[in-house]
Amino acid sequence: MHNDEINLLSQDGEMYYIPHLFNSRESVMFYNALFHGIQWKQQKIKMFGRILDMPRLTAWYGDEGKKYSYSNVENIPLPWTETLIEIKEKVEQQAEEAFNSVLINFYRDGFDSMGWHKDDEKELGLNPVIASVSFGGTRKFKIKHVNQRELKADIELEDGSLLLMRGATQHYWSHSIPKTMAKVEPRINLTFRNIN
Ligand SMILES: O=C(O)CCC(=O)C(=O)O
Ligand SMILES: [Mn+2]
Repeated sequence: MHNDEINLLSQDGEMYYIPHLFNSRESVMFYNALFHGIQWKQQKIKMFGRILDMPRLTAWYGDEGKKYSYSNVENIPLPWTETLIEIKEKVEQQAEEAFNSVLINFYRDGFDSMGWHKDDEKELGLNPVIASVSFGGTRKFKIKHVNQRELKADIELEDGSLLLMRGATQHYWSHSIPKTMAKVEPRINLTFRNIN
């Protein structure tokens, strides 16, 4: 980071929260452009021997030839759109890191969620830098240390924000977006990554 952000993690990785990478005018503009312009997919997941809808819509964009296997499905990225390139450039400037792909999640309401996981797929490399941008409704991002149960936190990911994870974070910390009964606005999240 080129400014003096505070590491939110006490140990075993780095996590930085930048609340207003995009101002509210830019955030509304990007939310609308993505809502209409992204090719959203309803992917399936296999759970307890059943095939279920993933609890959110997803899309995968990136440089040509960067495949990403996820839940035994090989995903071929769609080519970058102008909107995505604009967002990516701003994020790269802030993160001081170049990205070659982005996973995009659309949380339609409080029933949409993402379960506990680490972004530790092989193709992301040893200590990946993950840059996560949020547009739309605020959602709670929960983190917990994989070995020390007392190490946990909730971070409210607000409209226009960037959450940057790097270092050993994906080895020691898992994260999730829980379902909520609270009234929440729809939210679009983009996680920029580097696929080897
Ligand atoms: O929606 C979020 O903030 C989290 C997304 C995430 O963890 C992922 O795409 O791997
Ligand atoms: Mn993740």
